Amino acid sequence: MRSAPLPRRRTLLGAAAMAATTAALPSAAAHAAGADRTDREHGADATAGLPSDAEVAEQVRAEYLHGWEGYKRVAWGYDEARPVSGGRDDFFAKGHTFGLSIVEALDTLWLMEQDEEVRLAADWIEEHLDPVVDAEIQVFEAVIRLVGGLLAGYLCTGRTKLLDRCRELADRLLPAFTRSPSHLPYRYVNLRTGAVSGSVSPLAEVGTNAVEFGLLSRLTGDGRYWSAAKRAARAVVTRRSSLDLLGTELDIESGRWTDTHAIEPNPPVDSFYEYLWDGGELLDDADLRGWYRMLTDAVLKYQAERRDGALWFRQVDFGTGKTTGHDQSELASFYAGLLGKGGDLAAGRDYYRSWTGLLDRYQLLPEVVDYASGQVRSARNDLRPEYANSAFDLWRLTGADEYRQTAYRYFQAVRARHKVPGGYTVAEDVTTSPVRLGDLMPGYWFAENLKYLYLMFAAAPRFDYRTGLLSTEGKLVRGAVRS
Ligand code: DMJ
Repeated sequence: MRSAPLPRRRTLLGAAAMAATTAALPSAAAHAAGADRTDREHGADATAGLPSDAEVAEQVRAEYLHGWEGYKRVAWGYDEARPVSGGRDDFFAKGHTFGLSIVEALDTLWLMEQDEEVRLAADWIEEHLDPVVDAEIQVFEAVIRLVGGLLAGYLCTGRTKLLDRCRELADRLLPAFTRSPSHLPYRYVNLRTGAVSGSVSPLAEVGTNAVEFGLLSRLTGDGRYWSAAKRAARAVVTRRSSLDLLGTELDIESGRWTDTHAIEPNPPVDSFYEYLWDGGELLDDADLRGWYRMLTDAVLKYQAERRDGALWFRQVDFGTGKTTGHDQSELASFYAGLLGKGGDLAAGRDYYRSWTGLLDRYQLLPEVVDYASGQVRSARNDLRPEYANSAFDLWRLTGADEYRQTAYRYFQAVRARHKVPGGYTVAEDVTTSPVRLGDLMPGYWFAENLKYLYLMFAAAPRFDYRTGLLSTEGKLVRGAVRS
């Protein structure tokens, strides 16, 4: 995955990325006490009660539009904005744009009832998004962001050209699957020539496609996408260890694991599990559901670990179950919601509290911690959405106010620290005061964080709260209510 380095050793990050913070992590219960001195320094009062739902929804929408206007000002038509310098970033390939932030924003703008912006975004996509560029594209990112974004855009607006464009793009991605002797997709494909490359691929990248490809097959009646995705998932599951654990990376050509590290729910394996559950749910597929259950039982049995009342997931050797590390990436915090959705609600709620404890300690989640030593291994914060994603999932499952309270605190902290005149930006180090900021507004910022928050407070008339389903990239793949 793009921003999560691949673990070639037993840790997730190299020594250069490690920060010096080593104090023990707070217990799960400690978060309630959170002194939040730094919060007050930054003007965010984390202990205050919530404003009314309508007020919070309006605050969230205003911040979303602040970022969106910032993007439009300096990077319209380009993938991502650099909100501090006023520059822009090509996400997929240097010199080529897919208007990534526009595709990422489309369904969020629609849910927020910003219809003029929706029209602008959909027009741009129809006129400019070129799915046939002569460049090597990362298949995983193209599927979850572009294919997913176009599908959601189509479901929300009913504009059939979005579905046509989606299909053209998916056709260009298919060689990554069909040219593979193992059915596990290659990492990269040249959209013009169909040449494939990247013969070693992490688990999340080979197996995060069932939702988008399954839905595309349903909408078009063309089964090729779904069968490619299902074959890839099956190819992984048949390679599980005798403990029902999975490794981290696979050789696409030989079909063999290149390592024996079970690192769930960390990247780069995270969303593989998510798509077994989401895919099973969306496509009503008993195999995906069964695989999810079997593999999750093994994760809970061999990797779950309680320390000072907090639940974490250790890294183990997939053949022996022997512990190999205690890193926990911020991206893994999505797993709290997934556990809840998959039927392990008590574990999901506990894991969420572990992350809330960490949030209360640092106000913003660092990218990687070692929960055993208390060391912050990467102090970055890439404006990631996973904690808010779990708050949303667990709130929908339980209705408990804990999730809206903590999600609002998260929102206040992000607004107080990551907001700049040009939008929102990543942070290089969240352990310094003030936080040291970077210069990038990632595409997923428009797809995820504020969408989850908005839906928790807005009683959004365009979202079916009973059946609604969001993909790993926060795309609305079921439950768009069109009048
Ligand atoms: C997003 O692109 C998706 O949520 C993906 O599944 C992994 N994480 C990034 C953002 O952190």
